[in-house]
Amino acid sequence: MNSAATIDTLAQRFGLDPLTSKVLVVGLGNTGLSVARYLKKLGYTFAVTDSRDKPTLMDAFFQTMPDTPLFIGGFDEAAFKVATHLVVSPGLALSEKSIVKALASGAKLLSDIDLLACSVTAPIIAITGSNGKSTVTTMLGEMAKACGKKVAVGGNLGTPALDLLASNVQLYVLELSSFQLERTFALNAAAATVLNLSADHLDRHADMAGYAHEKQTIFNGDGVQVINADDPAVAAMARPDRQCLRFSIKTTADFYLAKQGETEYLMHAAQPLMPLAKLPLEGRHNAANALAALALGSAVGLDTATMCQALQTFKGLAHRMQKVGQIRGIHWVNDSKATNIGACVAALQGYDRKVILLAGGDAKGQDMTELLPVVKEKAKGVVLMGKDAHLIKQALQDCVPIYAANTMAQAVQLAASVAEAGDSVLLSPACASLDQYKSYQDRGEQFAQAVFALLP
Ligand code: UMA
Ligand code: ADP
Repeated sequence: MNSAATIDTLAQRFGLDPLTSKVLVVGLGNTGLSVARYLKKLGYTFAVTDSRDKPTLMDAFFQTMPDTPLFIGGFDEAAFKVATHLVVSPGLALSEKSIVKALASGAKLLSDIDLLACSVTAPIIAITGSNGKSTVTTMLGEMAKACGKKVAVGGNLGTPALDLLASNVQLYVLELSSFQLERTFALNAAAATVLNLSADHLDRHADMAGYAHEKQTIFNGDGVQVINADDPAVAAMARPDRQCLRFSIKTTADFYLAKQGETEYLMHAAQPLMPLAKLPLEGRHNAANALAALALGSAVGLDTATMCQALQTFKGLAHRMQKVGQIRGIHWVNDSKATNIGACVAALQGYDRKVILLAGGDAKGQDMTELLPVVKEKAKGVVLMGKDAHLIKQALQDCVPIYAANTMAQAVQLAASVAEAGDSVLLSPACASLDQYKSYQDRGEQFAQAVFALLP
């Protein structure tokens, strides 16, 4: 879409006018910087604010737009007062006082995803869910590339949506978080999915119903709905007037698993597509991810056989069920990205009682008793660490031996002393990492280092 057409669309959709509107970009992280660059390019009047004294991207901001007003070190009331539109970064809660006040006074809320949606003619595929978003987004990006498409992949995954914008892009594949969705109104994805729904981010969303509500807005518009038939909360999101493709690892659906003879296949409408064993990823949940990606790709016309070829060479992402190594017959697996219970449960489900689970961190308000049945059934022992270790200990009611560790090195040593040849030690914390680590990546790397330190 050219600039004039985009400006026209934004005027119709959000009343955004290059001459009279005053946009306030709230938050100067990756999203805020990408929004600022975009608004500058299109000639809108805008300012940026960040409550920190020195946002990390301040230098990059000043280099590219030295004349744009920047308010830092607290939210500037005057800047909010004159704003006609707010573009709020996903890391900022909409309950922030200054934001609430500005919206109540008539300012309009929109997101970087809205700006992208109003700027493109190429189809957008949008992916959300509590778990598997990054895996499915990356998988689908690889599939589209294999099909010869010029594809742009990003969103919550890393590259902010507006930094993907380019005239030669034929397909946008976006991972979207509930925070991004709760401030997005103009997305009309050609195909969209909610992969699954389990408790997460309940420190930011009022309750599960609120979280589920934000997630289902990904289906707003008239595109194809890709629905997980195995998850009742997601299945209930199917809208009667819409084309819907269902995927399942439990029952027959549009994309599903079925046995023919001794071989289990990924299936589409009674057609075997490829043997499940050729998918090079651990865990049944990754079969669900592959089926979801196939459904999304087929919704926008990607060739099924080529998508399956891409699946067979997909290596998976770091810190998601990543094999670290085998030492004295013990398998060490890094699933540090399991920052919620749903991911930890999915990981454990792939094991028998030969797994020692390393868990704990910031529980983000989740009900840890949900871990009890699967730990009881699948784990041989649990090593707990981090801020909310006591909550998990309480929830697990000593159903298996529980050990306490203060550091990752200690946790790994404890696990090594309990594990026997043939066992697996799985770091799948069911919690966020920020109480003890810089990020989930940092946590996973420290785990791997501690494992390597066991080598003779
Ligand atoms: N800020 C304030 N005051 C505050 C809090 C934040 O001014 O009280 C400022 C921060 O200083 C920051 C800015 O707000 O500079 C924006 O914060 P942000 O966290 O939204 O930062 P971004 O760099 O724009 O990153 C966001 C996503 N972050 C979050 O949703 C928390 C990134 O997802 C995403 O990759 C990026 O946009 C591009 O789309 C990260 C994430 O952790 C990976 N997402 C969560 C998750 O996956 O669980 C949802
Ligand atoms: P997200 O981007 O939603 O956080 P990732 O692909 O990064 O998803 O995976 C996050 C965690 O969830 C990892 O621990 C991974 O093993 C697990 N996971 C991946 N796919 C699924 C799924 N379909 N169901 C449950 N857990 C999953």
